[in-house]
Amino acid sequence: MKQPLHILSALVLLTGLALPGCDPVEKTDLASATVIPLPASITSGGQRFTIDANTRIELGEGDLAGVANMLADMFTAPAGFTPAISEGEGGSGVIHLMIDESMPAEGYSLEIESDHIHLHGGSAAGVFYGVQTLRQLLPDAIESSSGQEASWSVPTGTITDAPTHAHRGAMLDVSRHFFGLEDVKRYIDFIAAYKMNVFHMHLTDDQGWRIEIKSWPNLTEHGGSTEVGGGKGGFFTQEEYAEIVGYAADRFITVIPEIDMPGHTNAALSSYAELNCDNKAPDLYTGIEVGFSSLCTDKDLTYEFLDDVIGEVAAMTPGPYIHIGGDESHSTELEDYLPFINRVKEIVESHGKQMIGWDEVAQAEIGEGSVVQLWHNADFAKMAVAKGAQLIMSPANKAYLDMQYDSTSRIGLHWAAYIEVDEGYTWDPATVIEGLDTDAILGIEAPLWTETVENMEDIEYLVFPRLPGYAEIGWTAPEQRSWDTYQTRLANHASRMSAREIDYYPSSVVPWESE
Ligand code: TNX
Repeated sequence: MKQPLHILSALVLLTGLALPGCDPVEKTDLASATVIPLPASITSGGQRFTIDANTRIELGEGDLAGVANMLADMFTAPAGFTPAISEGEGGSGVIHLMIDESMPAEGYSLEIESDHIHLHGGSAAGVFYGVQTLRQLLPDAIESSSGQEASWSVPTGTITDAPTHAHRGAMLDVSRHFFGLEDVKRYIDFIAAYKMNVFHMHLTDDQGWRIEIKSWPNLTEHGGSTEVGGGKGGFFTQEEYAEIVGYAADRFITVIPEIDMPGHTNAALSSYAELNCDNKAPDLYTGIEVGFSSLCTDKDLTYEFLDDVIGEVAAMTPGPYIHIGGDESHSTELEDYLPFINRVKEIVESHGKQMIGWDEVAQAEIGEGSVVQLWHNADFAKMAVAKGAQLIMSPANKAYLDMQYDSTSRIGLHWAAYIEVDEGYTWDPATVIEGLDTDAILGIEAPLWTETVENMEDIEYLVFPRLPGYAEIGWTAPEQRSWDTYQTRLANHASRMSAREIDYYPSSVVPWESE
């Protein structure tokens, strides 16, 4: 919006606002705020609430210390003050946080008045999501890690909000290329900022075993020692994994660990010769082919091994799920594959967890309590639902973060599709498969496979700006989603992503505002 300065100044005077460095006319209207995912309802108040060193956070009903700390800490680096936290009923100059169990568990209401804020959630998670919304209402400078000049104010009004899907996730493949603790935490921060609640870790594959298993130490010692392209790889100790799980939990994110099997197991087979049918360990693998490896499905030792592995992983995973992969087992006969999956399901359940598998596992004896992740085969998805399983929707041609945007993308694959930012946004999990009983849909997940992804810069290039779109598909009701309004909101997030030093892909389908 280019207008002569004097008109803008006049508007500023009329509305009684003078906020240097930003566009006060637009931003005083809460309804025109560019929140992603789009909240269920927004009404504008027409004034502003300013947060400064005297602003306090007061806590009512519920255990909200963690959320309150995160809200306060949000200001420390960019604003140079940290609001004080105490118990209390709210009042002038106060941001009042409270749990109100009559609200949807993940829902919240954010009432911003000119002298106070009430943020109530159905649970601590709901309040946390309200904090993410508040963060997006603040100037972009809130995303900066260093001191910034800004008016830390937000427009008044009310937002009432709750998600449509229970499962809103993103996956990171740490096997094809290994990413360490700091990268993983940054990825979790991305997920959290857009109110996603699942972090799926693809921990093992042909190219690397990335999670310490104390009873089978060579898995990581040998099997974790390289990656695609022959780099040095790496792995998470159990203590580091616990740190990831805790970091995610603080942000109301459930970690789903995936141990892929019976295919995608070359790293394990290379680490222990006895896991192979011929007792010969293959070399480590650093290419990007799939479908050539298989655990030996008729050896008892295989199931002892899996009981140990799944037992250790289950013990350090507080979430309800263990993902057992099950995809692309091209080197396992179907007659071996099916009983294998049936047995693994029992092992997972014997350790108190529910099994998730990629869509191929629908052919086995799965049912109530199991979850199937659609990636390529609609018939398998329907089969899963007919058997009573629930579905996570990750159609490769819409939701795969490793797909290139177009033929010029510097990294990524395109076997499923090129996925431009609009293509990634304009689909609905409920209608992606015709004739599906949509009650069975748990939600959506966007996987990032990392054959071509070597570092954080690469991650950011593929994840942004597509991830916010997947978050909105998971959160916002389909009738409220439209590319027309979304593209403008996304364009508005450019400076926010920049303030966060996110190296996003400047897609030509997004109407970025030129300087
Ligand atoms: C297919 S999707 C795979 C992965 C690859 C991915 C690359 C799925 C369940 N299996 O092993 O990394 O394609 O896009």
